[in-house]
Amino acid sequence: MMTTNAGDEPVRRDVLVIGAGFGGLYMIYRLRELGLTFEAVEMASDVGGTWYWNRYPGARCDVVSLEYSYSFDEALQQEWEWTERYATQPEILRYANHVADRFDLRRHIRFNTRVTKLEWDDDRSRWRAHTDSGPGYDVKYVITAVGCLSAPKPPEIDGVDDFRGTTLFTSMWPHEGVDFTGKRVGVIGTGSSGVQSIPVIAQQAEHLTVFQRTPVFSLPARNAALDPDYVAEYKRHYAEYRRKALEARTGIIIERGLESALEVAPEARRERFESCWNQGLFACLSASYTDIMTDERANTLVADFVRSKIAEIVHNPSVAEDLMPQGYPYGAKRVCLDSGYYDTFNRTNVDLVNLRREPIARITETGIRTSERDIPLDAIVFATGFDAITGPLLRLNIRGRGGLALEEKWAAGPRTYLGLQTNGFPNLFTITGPGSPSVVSNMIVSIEQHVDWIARCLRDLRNRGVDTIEPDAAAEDKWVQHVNDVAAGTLYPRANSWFMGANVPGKPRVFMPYLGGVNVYRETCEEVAADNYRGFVLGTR
Ligand code: N01
Repeated sequence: MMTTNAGDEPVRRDVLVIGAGFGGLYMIYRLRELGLTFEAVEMASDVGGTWYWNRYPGARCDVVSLEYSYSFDEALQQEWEWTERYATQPEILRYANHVADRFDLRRHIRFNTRVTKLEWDDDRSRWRAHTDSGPGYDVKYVITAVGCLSAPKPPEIDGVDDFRGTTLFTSMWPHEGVDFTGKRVGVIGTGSSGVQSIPVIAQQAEHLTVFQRTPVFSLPARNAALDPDYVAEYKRHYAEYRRKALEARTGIIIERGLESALEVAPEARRERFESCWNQGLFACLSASYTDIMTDERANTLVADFVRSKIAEIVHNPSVAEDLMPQGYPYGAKRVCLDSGYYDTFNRTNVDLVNLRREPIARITETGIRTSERDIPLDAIVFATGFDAITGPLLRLNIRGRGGLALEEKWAAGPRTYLGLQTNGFPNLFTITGPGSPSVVSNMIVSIEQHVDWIARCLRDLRNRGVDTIEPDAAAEDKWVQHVNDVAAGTLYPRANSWFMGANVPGKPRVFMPYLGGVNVYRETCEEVAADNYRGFVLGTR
C-alpha cells in the first residue's frame, strides 16, 4: 500500500519505480509478486506515460494493436477488445487505465510527483530520491521506467513566447482538446507526430501551413476497424503469435526477405515493394530484402520507390518534390505510418513551407516570419520532437558513486551494460535504456522482457544475500563497443536522427539503441543471468 511520511522524512522502501507508463505498470505488477516493499512515482496525474501526454489529433500507435499490448496475462489479452488495427491514443490510454484497475496497481503510485535528484549513498549502499512535492525516498534499488520519448525538446526558435495566438506542443496536448475551426494553423515538424496530426488538423482548420525542415518517408497505415472474426481467430492462437514476436528481430511479426534486393529482377522487386506499400506495416519495406538497411544501393531502390509514390499522390509537382526525402537512407530516420498525409497537400487549404529554402527567422506576435515573408497564424503547433532516450534519464539528475553525475559519465554518449545498468551507479536499473533494442523494437515486447529480467535479478540477489549489483567496467566497455559495431554495420548512423542524438544541439552523436535484434538480445540477457550475472559485480556489505 502506498504511504507517505509526514514532514521531510524520506519514505523507506526496498525499491522505487520512476514512471507509470507501460514499463512502470508492469514493473509494479512483478514487484508485488516478489514481496519487496516498493513505491512508484509518476509526474503526470494518471497512468499511461507517452499515451497520457501525446493527445494530439490523429495520435495512434503504429504497431498493430493485437501486438502492441501486454502478453503477461492470458485473461487480459483474451478479454480486452481492440477496435482498430492501429489503436488511437484514447483507446491505448483506456487500456493502460484498465490494466492499472484490473491489477489494482494505482494504489502503489504517487502521482503528480517528479523526481528532482537521485543520490547514491556509498556508506549505506542506498539511493536517496528527492521529489518536487512531498517526501523523498530512501531505497535500496531504483528502477527507471521513464520511457525513451518523454522529454520534449525545446523548439530552438526565437520568439516562441512573443506569439499572442495559441501555442501547442504535440507532446503536451491539452486534455480538453483544441477546436481549430475557422483558424489559421501552422504545424512545425514532420516526424511521426506531425505526420499523424497534419491530416486531421487540415480537415478542421480554415487554413494549415506545414513548416517542413526534413521530409520523412511515410507509408499508408491502411488502418481499419478490426474484424471480430479475425480477432477471435487471432486470439485462439495468441500464444503462438506472441512467441513469433519474441523470435522476431524487432518484436514485431513481419515476413523478412531472404534475398538481396540487388539480385532479384526489377519486376519482382517492384511487386514486393508494392505489396509492402499495400500492407501498411512500417517495417515491411526495410525487411523486404536482406540488405535494405545495410547496402546503400539496395536502400536507394526503396527510397526511389517511396519517392515515386509521393509523385503519384501529390498533384503539384513542386510540392511533391519538396515532400521527397533526399540525402539520407530510407529507414535511418524513423519511418512514419500515416492516414492520408501526402494527400493532405492536395487540399486547397494546405500549404507547405520548405524550410530548407525558406528558413524560419523567428516567431512574431502574429505568426511565423520566414526568410521571405510573414505568415499570419492563430495557432502554432510544435511537433518538434524529443531529447530522446537519454533525455528522460539525465533530467532525473542522477549522482552515482563518489557523487559522479550521470551527465558527466555520459558526456560522450550513453554507456551501459545491456542497456540495463551503468558502471558507477549501483542498484539502478533502466527499463528500455540506451544500449537496448527499445525504440527499434515493439516497445511493449522490450518492456516485458526488461521487467521480467529485472524482477528475476532482484529475486536472485535477495536469495543470494547480495546487496549491490553494477556492471563491471570492462563488460560495459565491451557492450558499448558491440552496440556501436552493430550500428556501424548498417545505414542507420547516416541520418541526422534522434536515434543518433542529432536533433538536439550539442548532444553527442552516438547511435543509442541496440540493433542486434530483440531475439538475440533476449538470449544474451538470459545467458548473462544464468551465468551468475556475468559482467556484473555482485557486492555484499
Ligand atoms: O519527433 P521527430 P516526433 N525548426 O523528432 C522538426 C515516436 N512517435 O514527435 O528532422 C524546424 O521525429 C524536425 O525536423 P528535422 C516515434 O518513434 C510514435 O514527430 O530535425 N523544424 C522533425 O521534422 C517518433 O519517431 C508515434 O530537420 C524542427 C520534427 O520537428 C518519435 O516518437 C507517434 C525544429 C520532429 O520530429 C518522435 O516523433 C508520434 C526547428 N527548430 C511519435 N526542431 C506512433 O506510434 C525540430 N523540427 C505512430
